[in-house]
Amino acid sequence: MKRGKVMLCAMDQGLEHGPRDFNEQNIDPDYVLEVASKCGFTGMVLHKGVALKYFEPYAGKVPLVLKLNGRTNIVPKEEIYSSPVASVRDAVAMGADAVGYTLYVGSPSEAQMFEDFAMIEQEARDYGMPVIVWSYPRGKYVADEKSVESVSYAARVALELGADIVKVNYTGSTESFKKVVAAAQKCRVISAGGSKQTDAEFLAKAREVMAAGAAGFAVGRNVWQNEDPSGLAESLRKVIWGKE
Ligand code: FBP
Repeated sequence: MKRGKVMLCAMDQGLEHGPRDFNEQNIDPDYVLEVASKCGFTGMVLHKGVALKYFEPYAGKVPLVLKLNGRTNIVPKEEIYSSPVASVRDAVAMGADAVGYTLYVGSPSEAQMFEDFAMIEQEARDYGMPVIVWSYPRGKYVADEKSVESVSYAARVALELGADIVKVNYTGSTESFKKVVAAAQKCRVISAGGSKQTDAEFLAKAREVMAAGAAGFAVGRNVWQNEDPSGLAESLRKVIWGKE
């Protein structure tokens, strides 16, 4: 967090989506960490294994956000559940500045995920570690993952369960996203980057998100799949901190 704004670089897709998101260059975590550490990101989101093997040379250059649960997308969306894969103690031992946790709001496993998260959140409080929740309405009971009603509900759930920052999918307009920001109140809202768009499309979305009162972005593919990741990151930085 810098002056109340957030720009996270996400590279948890290797677990969440599989290696299909990567090319020969960005499959290497060092490539993405170089970008994140040189381009003003306020955090690098990693799962434990990549953090353990790659993060040390970047400590002090970019803050670490350790993702504490995960899943593959081989399991059908209807049954989706993200299991704990690391602990707050791991995050502390690795020098992380925050922890990340995904909740699938409205999924058949919602009760289990809330229970898992409650333990993580309690432990994070004990260590004074900020908690960032990826809050997605998803699973067989969710009719529309991106409707303003379901995204607002997911944002509110993050506030109710103790998150400091909630990451949600963009709802498609500044007006609708304002409702999401309002639902989350003191829990700061950041938007997902989403699949790769043109720079113009992505930056237009970024301006809409910020105009709604959001605190920033957690972006992965739009940066490290870009031919000029530093250029796109610099443009996004200007949108978030308002110096275009
Ligand atoms: P992207 O900018 O690449 O979308 O990454 C943001 C992110 O939240 C990642 O942290 C996560 O792996 C992914 O999106 C989850 O996406 P999905 O909606 O496909 O589960």
